Amino acid sequence: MDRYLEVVRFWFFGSLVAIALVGFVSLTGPEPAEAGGQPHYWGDVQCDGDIDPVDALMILRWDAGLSVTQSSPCPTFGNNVIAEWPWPLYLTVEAFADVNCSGSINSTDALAIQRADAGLPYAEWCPPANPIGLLIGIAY
Ligand SMILES: [Ca+2]
Ligand SMILES: [Ca+2]
Repeated sequence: MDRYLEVVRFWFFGSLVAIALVGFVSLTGPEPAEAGGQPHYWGDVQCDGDIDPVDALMILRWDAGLSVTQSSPCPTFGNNVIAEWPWPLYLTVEAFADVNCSGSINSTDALAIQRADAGLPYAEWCPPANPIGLLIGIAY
C-alpha cells in the first residue's frame, strides 16, 4: 500500500510540475525573432544596434529629403515591414522609421527617439506601450 501511495504521489507531483512548465512556456510564448523576422530594436532606424540621437538625426534628414546612413541589412525608410511584437505575439505592418506608429515619418519620430533616449515619456500609437528600444522581429 505504501508503495502504491508513493507511485500515486510521484505521478501527481510530476504532473503538477509538467503542467507548470507547459503553462510557463505558453505564457512567455516564442521570442519575436523566432517567428521568422530578423531581431531588431524598435527605433534603431540605422540598424547599428543602438538607439541614440543619430537615429533621430537620420529621421530628420529623411524628412528633409536628404540622404540617410544605415548599416546593412536594414529596411529602407518608409517601406512597410512586418513587426513581430513580443508577447502576446502579434504582427502589424508598420512603415520603417515611423517609430511612434503615427502613420507618417517626421520630426515627432525623431523627438520620440530623443525623449526615449533621455528616459522621458513620448507620444506613440504602437501596439505595445513604450516600443522604442523593444527587441522585436521585423520581416521585410
Ligand atoms: Ca541606431
Ligand atoms: Ca511617426
